[in-house]
Amino acid sequence: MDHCLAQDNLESLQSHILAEEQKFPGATGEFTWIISAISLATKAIGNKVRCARIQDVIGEIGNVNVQGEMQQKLDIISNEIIMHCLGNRDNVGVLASEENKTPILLRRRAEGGRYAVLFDPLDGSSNLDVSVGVGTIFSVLRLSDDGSREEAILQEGANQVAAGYVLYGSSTVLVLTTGNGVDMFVLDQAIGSFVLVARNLKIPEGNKTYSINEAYTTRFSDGIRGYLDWAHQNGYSSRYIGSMVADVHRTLLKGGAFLYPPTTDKPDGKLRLMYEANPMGMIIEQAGGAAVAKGNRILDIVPDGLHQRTSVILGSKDQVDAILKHTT
Ligand code: P6P
Repeated sequence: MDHCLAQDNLESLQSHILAEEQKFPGATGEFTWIISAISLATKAIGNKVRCARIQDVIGEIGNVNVQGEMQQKLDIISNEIIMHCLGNRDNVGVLASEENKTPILLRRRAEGGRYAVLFDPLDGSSNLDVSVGVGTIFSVLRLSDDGSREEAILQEGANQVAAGYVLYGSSTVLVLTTGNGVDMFVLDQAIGSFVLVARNLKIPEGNKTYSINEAYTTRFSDGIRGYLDWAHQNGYSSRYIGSMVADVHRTLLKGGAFLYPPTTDKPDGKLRLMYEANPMGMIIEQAGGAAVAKGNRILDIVPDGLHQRTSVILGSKDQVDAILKHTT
């Protein structure tokens, strides 16, 4: 089987992270350990996603999760895969998942648990039965002390040491930032590795595209409605998949803006701060864009709960500014 790559400068996720680490003399290599666990877990999840209908793991299990949403069979399977892969890493102290009410304390800091990994194991999973792209979103925080597991991870998004997502779409794409730009990898199934396909991604400006669920227009603020009216009169196009990872990935690569604003029935928005808005916000900012909630920088929000929700407006700076002109 020919593998997908023609390039002769094959660089894997592993070698890329190790090369990045060389730039930091104090680096201990423990970071690679976490990213390799995420790589392994998301390869396994991607395989499950692609075989879901064959293996009859499509659909709901009949439970409602801590978010009040019907759990999909693959939500549970994906969660268990990530918990297993990351739980084996001896420098991971706390794991926090959209699917678990409370964080899981694996090791105290004094026992080597220096990092917390927060994740949405399979965002957009309600789209699985129609084969729409879904994804895993992850955020890595350093644990400062041996406080309680929840307090230890309730840090602003600006503290993240890494963030990323894996999109299980027409290809399996991993997008990662460790605070020095955004790199993109594609899973080459033939060699079983994420291979580097783009370094230091920058979000394009000038793309007059917005991504929002316009079915909620009557529930938006006057400002958001005013922006939409303005956009309709100024040649904008609309793209909305309804799967955050897919919508954000398109926004990252093509530009434009993704919005999940407050509505009358969800005044704090729908998306979760700690493991959706913060990691996506870090990626977009590292790519030169902006990510705001009610006019404030998302990464500056001081969290008061693991599962707290936030509104999200993110994208290229010019497009976010065009929205803020109508909403602040
Ligand atoms: P709506 C998927 O359920 C999700 O959490 C995100 O992936 C997505 O951006 C959003 O909800 C879609 O929500 O209300 O437009 O269906």
